[in-house]
Amino acid sequence: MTRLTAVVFDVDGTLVDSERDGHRVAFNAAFAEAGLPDRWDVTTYGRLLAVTGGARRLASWFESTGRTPSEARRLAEQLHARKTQIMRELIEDGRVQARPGVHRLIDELEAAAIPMHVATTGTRAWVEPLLDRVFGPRFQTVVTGTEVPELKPSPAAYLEVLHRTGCPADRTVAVEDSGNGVKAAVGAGLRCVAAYNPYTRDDDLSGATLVVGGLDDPALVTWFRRHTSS
Ligand code: XBP
Ligand code: MG
Repeated sequence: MTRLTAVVFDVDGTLVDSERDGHRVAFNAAFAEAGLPDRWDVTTYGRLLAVTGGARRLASWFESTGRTPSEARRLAEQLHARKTQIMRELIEDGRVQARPGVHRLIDELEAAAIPMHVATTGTRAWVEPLLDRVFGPRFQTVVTGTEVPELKPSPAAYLEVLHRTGCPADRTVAVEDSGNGVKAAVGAGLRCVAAYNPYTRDDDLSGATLVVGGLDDPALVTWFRRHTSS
């Protein structure tokens, strides 16, 4: 591969450790506030991550716990709106942090003048404040699940980034953490570097060019240096 033209980052589980102590906590607080008995423990939430998108995850949960499809949809919509507000509060409180190694990687990419973008299935209302707070203005194009409702593993968010930026797919690399994310990136024609986390370590990441256990893994650091040097 020749020198990279751009790097596109996933957010949840990749740039930040957001699922277990961020989204999960926000979903549970929304359940409690609404007077619902539902709660997602750490293990249950890991299983539910197979369904991307918080609103879809809620709807699928409510159906699986005996609500009718229309009641499940209604509850999901109501709960997801409140969960999004609570997630914003957790972000303001500094409860969602970058994964180890992320700051160094983006510093190196910036120093090498490689444009960085974001493709996430998360909701813009919390994605924007999170990126501002934790990273500052590093990402040029940010595509979220709010504008692209066809969620990963659909390649739609990555295709939208390519469309908006004009980056050639074969010189653009995605950084992902999950099986659904790798499928989305590869489906859009990008290469993908996968850095799994405790929730995704057993996912099928076989479509990735490189699989590592963290963004601070020396193999990942070396891979990016090799593909960004002129
Ligand atoms: C992340 C998601 C998101 C978050 C919750 O997947 O599926 O839905 O879990 O955020 P990926 P919202 O990392 O593959 O983008 O509640 O805003 O959907
Ligand atoms: Mg992810």
